[in-house]
Amino acid sequence: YYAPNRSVNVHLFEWKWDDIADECERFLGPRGFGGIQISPPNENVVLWGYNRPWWERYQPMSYKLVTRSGNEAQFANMLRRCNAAGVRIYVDAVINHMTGEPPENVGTAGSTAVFSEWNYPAVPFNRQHFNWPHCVINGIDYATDAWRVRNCELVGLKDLNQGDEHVRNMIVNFMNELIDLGVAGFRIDAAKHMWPADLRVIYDRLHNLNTAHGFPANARPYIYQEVIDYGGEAISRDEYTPIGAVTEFKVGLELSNAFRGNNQLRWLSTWGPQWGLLAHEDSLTFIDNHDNERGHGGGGGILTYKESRPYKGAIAFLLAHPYGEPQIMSSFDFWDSEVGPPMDNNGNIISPSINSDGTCGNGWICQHRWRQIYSMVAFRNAAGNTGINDWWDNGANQIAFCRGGNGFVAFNNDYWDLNQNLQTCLPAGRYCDVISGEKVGSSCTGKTVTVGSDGRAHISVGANEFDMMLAIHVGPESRL
Ligand code: ARE
Ligand code: CA
Repeated sequence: YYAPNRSVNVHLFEWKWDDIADECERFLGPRGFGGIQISPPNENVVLWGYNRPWWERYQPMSYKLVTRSGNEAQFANMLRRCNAAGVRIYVDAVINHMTGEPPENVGTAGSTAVFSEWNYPAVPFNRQHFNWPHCVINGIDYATDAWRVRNCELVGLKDLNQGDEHVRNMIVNFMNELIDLGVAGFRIDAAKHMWPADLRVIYDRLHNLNTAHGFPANARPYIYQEVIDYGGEAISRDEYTPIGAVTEFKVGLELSNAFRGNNQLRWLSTWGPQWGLLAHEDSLTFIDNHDNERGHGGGGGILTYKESRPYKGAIAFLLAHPYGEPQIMSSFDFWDSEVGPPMDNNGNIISPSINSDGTCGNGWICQHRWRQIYSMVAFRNAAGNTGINDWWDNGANQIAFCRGGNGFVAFNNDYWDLNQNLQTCLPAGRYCDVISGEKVGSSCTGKTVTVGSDGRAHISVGANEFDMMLAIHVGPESRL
């Protein structure tokens, strides 16, 4: 349920609701972004002992809408403003578990719990609402024991029993409150750790999306389930596709591999299910997420903002190719894997500042404001529902393809220049390469590509250029 001509989701990791509302109006809306994945909006335990790590938000104390990102009024205001700007909000829903047994016991809304008694009075939950007998998942269980992965604790987090009617009601009430406030869907955190049959019951009880926020009548929430499945697991991603979309972790792995130069780009001519990926309509695709960009969640080997050239290449391919429902990461800068977002001495998150060139400051990376990335969002919107045609490659790491007659993209990951006369499939005319520059008035600050009446053009991407790709399309951002 993206608004028309929008197609890309961005994870604004640890952003505050007020800042997201501003970003919808001043950037994401005008730039054609489709949606935002937000950090968990419900109360979490406050962990001063770890200097407020980002991961405290994955330890729920209650379903009250009060976190470091803001309170319920701010949350509701964000939804009004973002939906009005044409940008949808997707909530990271942590419903598999509550907290572990942290040394501290106050939540972001001031709630307390008795961890050793499985007692969370602010929900309320008590012992009878969790899975018994008590057990903790071991690494080996992922390969061998589906029951333990679902009924034991993930890293010691108190494991809710989604088969219990009261638990279902509390979760459904929480999610329905969010839907009524205007959200468009959910990322289901740790979906692998819950039984698909229980999740189906929960999803079936969710309200339709709120028509007052611009959704059509009878629209169901879009659900994408976090199931890490690189193969060799006791639990398959395929168990979850009948009830929703699934995060396709192989996408980031394979594209990181290719754009690092460890696999030739020409093989990407068959990108999609032939690579062992989920069916298109089931697949939520991304390069990095908040876990694997910092080595959590079995991460490692994934391109991140820290290797910006190949990272931008991989994201450009992700967005240029029609396969899957893409999401990009928008990070804060980090130097160790536990550190939380930029904050003051009281633990308040410091807002991103916006530099004169449109990039972010105050410790925020804001990949979504990198020209090479937001330009490819516009490319994807212009490409619409066209397929791939006129694939070209040099037998190695230079590739190019068209999206119908709407867009053309070329990549050069070889150590020598790409200089070719190629079919662009675009109407004759002059186009601004939206990677090396952008259109300002009627001129282009980057390369200009002249397409002849036969659709062909001279394409050049030098091996030593700042970026490894070139993109032109029929949208107003590129057409001169
Ligand atoms: C923190 C501490 C722990 C402590 C725990 C309880 O780090 O040391 O024991 O608190 O006190 C995030 C962090 C965790 C953090 C947790 C709670 O990453 O470090 O624990 O928040 O604060 C598996 C799951 C997958 C999960 C990853 C991390 O299957 O669902 O592990 N990802 C989601 C989120 C995370 C979040 C949680 C779940 C919990 O995206 O950000 O954790 O809400 C193989 C398997 C995978 C497995 C992976 C790693 O690849 O196939 O399924 O992922 O190994 O074990
Ligand atoms: Ca579980």
